[in-house]
Amino acid sequence: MRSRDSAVSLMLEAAQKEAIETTWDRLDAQLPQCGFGELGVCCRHCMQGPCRISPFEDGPQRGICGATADTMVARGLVRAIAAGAAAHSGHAKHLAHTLHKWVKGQAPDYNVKNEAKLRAVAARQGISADGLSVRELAAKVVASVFSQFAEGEEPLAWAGATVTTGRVEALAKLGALPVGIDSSIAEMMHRTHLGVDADPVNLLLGGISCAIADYTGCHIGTDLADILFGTPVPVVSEANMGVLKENSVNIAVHGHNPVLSEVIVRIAGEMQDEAKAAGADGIVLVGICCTGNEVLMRHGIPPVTHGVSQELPILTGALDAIVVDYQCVYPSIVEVARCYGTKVITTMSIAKIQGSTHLEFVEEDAAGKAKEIIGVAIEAFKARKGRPVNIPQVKSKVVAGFSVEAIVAALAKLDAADPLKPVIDNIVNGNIQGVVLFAGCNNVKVPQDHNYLVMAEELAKRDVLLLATGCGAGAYARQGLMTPEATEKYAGPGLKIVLTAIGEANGLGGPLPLVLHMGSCVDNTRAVDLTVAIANKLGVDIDKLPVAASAPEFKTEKAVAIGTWAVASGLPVHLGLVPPVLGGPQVTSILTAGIKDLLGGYFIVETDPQKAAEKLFAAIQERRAGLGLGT
Ligand code: XCC
Repeated sequence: MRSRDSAVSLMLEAAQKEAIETTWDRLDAQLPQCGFGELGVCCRHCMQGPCRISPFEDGPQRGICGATADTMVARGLVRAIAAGAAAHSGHAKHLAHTLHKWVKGQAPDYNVKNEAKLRAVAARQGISADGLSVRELAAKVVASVFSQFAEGEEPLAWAGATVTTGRVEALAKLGALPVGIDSSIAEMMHRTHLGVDADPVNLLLGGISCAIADYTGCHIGTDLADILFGTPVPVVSEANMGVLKENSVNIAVHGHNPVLSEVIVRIAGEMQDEAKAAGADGIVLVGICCTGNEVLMRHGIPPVTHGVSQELPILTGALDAIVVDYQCVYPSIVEVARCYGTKVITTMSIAKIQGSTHLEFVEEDAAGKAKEIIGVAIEAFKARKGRPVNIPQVKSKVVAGFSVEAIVAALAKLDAADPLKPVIDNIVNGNIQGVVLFAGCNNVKVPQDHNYLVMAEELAKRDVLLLATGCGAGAYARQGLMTPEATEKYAGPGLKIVLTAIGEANGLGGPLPLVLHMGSCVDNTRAVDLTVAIANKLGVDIDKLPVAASAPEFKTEKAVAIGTWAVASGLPVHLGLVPPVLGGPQVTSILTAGIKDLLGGYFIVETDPQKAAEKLFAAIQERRAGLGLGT
């Protein structure tokens, strides 16, 4: 089985019939994958290499420079964290530049859509708003953001202001508080260069510090997106390929940063008549990956697919354009698109793909660029009109938009004076046993969505409250688990009582969805905010809470960075694939055990989703017992 998504399965059959190569075919062509690489014991950091360390005693035990297996594994891992941090913080920096351009009057198509969030963020960061206009306050917030990238003398203020004081102290004790995002990434590159840091333990501490830099970038990304585009509120939509319409101009937005897609959403609304003049019923916008999550959360734009299956909506023959920004965009989409007349439009100077159409996006003329892009899609529709399409009639309802602000507002209907109290009370009385955040990607090595589905069902029936972000949220959206119906079907009795009470208090006439969609990958920080609020309310640190995270189908270096900061924040973190660390026994033991004594969080590696759910539930029970709570 390649995917649990029936639309994906149908399109894979079509691919086979038409001899179109997909991600899965390319995995097959790679097999068997390099065993040294899988264990993390190959090193290409200098030109004397590549060096490999034998997992058996009869082969080389050191690289040419003398690096041990643990050193190699640690260096590889922390470089992955640095790459992830660079991606997330690049996304954040981009949003900061957009807001900065708006401050200077150079981005006429943008605005501070959520002044309350701007004020809340400023207050949190200790920025006085006294007597300032919105523009002046935004300027101060932007300056504070930029200060986080450079190398300062103090630990990153945006991290310090958003976690518990206990966390700051625990990280400070380890010397794992970064003083600048860019400087932290650069330092990891320095330390992993030939002949610098060879101590695996010290490297891992550096990796944790860099992961906190990643967290800071993610948090800034979420904060600025909310300020510019609004904080999500619950929204009902649909997910999967059945949302495409034969006689419409179908445009997918793909990547991560909402800077472009937000404007596309608005301009698409204004260009419906042009699409009709071209003989279409209108324009249908859909999302892929985290750009898809961003526009689903804020506008209800339906996600069409995620991650490993991103080539497949093209095979419907109905997709007129894929507009990409950056991250997680497979260059292979250009090859598939060539066969179907789909236009792949790249928009960022740092993310081009040969064979695509590049229309460089600039904030100074955002609406103009969006018009040009949609115009290309309309032309592609005209060329396609009349050709047969093959749209799988598969789609699910999805309720998304659960920002922390939205969750707190929903809870306030139960207790206006103390909105978190109902959650705390129900954790204490056991209706909610704990909380698990599902984050991360799909990975072609796992049947798509399988681990997510098995784990959600197992945990929900044990009364665990489920949150999701990224392509994990995408999996639950496409598979119908972000619906009240899924709550009725899968939630245990206690969880059902709570989700129903909140749903009814909010006039939904039924429960909240089984899995709450908290947004894109940078929005994992929303889950941290919620956890921190609960921890502060209970007066304990995060490492005592019955809260855990899981990345059951993770893929990217960004996911490695997020997993590491989730551990550093004190959470047990499940990984559904074995990361390339097993070649380093000391590193493996620190990540899965030793780190628990230092930070409270630790990695649980378990490839069987059933067992993984059991292990996470056991971790939750251990924490409940620690708090003196019953099961
Ligand atoms: Fe999906 Fe965010 Fe992973 Fe990329 S990294 S595959 S979750 S789109 Ni975030």
